[in-house]
Amino acid sequence: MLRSSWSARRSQGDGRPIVSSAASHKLWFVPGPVALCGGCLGAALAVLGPSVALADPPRPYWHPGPPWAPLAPATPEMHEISNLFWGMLAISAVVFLFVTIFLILSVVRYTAKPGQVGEPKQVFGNRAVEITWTLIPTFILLVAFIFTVNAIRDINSPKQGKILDIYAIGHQWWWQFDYHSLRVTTADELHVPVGVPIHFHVTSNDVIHSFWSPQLERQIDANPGIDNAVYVEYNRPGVFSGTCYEYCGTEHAFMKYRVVVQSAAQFKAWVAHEHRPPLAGSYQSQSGAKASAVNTALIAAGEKVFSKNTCVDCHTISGVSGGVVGPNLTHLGSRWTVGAGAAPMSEQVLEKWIYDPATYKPGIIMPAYTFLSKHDLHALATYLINLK
Ligand code: HEC
Ligand SMILES: [Cu+2]
Repeated sequence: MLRSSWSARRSQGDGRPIVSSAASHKLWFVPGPVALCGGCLGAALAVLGPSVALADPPRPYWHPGPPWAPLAPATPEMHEISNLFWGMLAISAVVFLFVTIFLILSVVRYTAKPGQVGEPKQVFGNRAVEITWTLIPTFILLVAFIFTVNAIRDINSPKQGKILDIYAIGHQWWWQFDYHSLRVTTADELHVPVGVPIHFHVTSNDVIHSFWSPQLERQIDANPGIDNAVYVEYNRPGVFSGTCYEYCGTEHAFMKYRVVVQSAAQFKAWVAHEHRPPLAGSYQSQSGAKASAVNTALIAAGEKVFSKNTCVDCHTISGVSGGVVGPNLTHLGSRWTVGAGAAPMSEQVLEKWIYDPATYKPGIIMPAYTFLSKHDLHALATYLINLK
């Protein structure tokens, strides 16, 4: 019950699993017929529930993209892959039609007629037929092979020109993105410029993961110690989804990332933003009417709580700590989700996350901080959300 289904988690709204209530245990004490009706209703809900939940609009903090995402390509590379799919589907359709028509024709033509007795004429080893039905499939497969190899060559060839190298590193259960040449490290949210050839270096920190954004680039495994390449060039801005598609542990489903494809100017601004010290954005936005002494004091208190606890061993906040076990939190507040798509970014979520991250992602490496006082938790969350 605790983690019965994706839909149950969705219905909670903020990604927290629904914890079974006392009411469900009381069912045993109510009279038989009522329990039976309740049971039927429950069964109906269990069947209808997921479809009702699926009818919900997408969770605001997560853009899953259209369900047919791989067939809604947004890069030349994905166009080529989906074209290949449609081409193969067309060839298969022709073969299917051809075979079906001949099947029906022969069933009609060669079924025993009334009054027909004995075996029909037996035919063995018709050379012309054997050669024809060897040559036709060979030709079809050859055509498919040529198209496929051609697509593989196009997609897997390193790009020319000034290339941006991005290191995508899978962790249980989040993505680290390093832009060494730009001195930027971030997590779960990838920013990329339009019109610049990109070389992704995909690898893993622990188990085998896989890197895939269905509308943007091919799937590739993230193996520890191996540098797998994905070449891509984006040609239209937008926000797209990405995910791990190779089962890598209990929270595999929440190992999502977001790809923000931006114009060159916007990307430059984002890089500049990433270079700013942790609280620069928040102090800026608080300047003027919004700046309040209370908030500033709370943020300072939160920073102290962060520095005094083991958070520093696992997380980097530029100028504060240098841990690399968990995501870089330097500009956490500017990201849209907490825990690789597990919940929307908000102060309340951060408070609950720090109190016990396993309520969002059971099995997670990050420990619970149930011993922190309410005030400390609040200060810490205020500090973190202000890391803009
Ligand atoms: C043992 C290492 C470890 C410690 C200690 C730790 N964390 Fe984490 N933390 C992680 C890992 C790993 C993740 C990523 C989990 C995931 O998304 O699956 C994470 C995720 C987070 C996130 C979400 C980040 C994001 O990009 O979505 C926040 C916020 C966070 N931790 C804050 C804290 C704070 C505050 C403390 C101290 C009170 C702390 N962590 C202590 C390992 C740790
Ligand atoms: Cu995975």
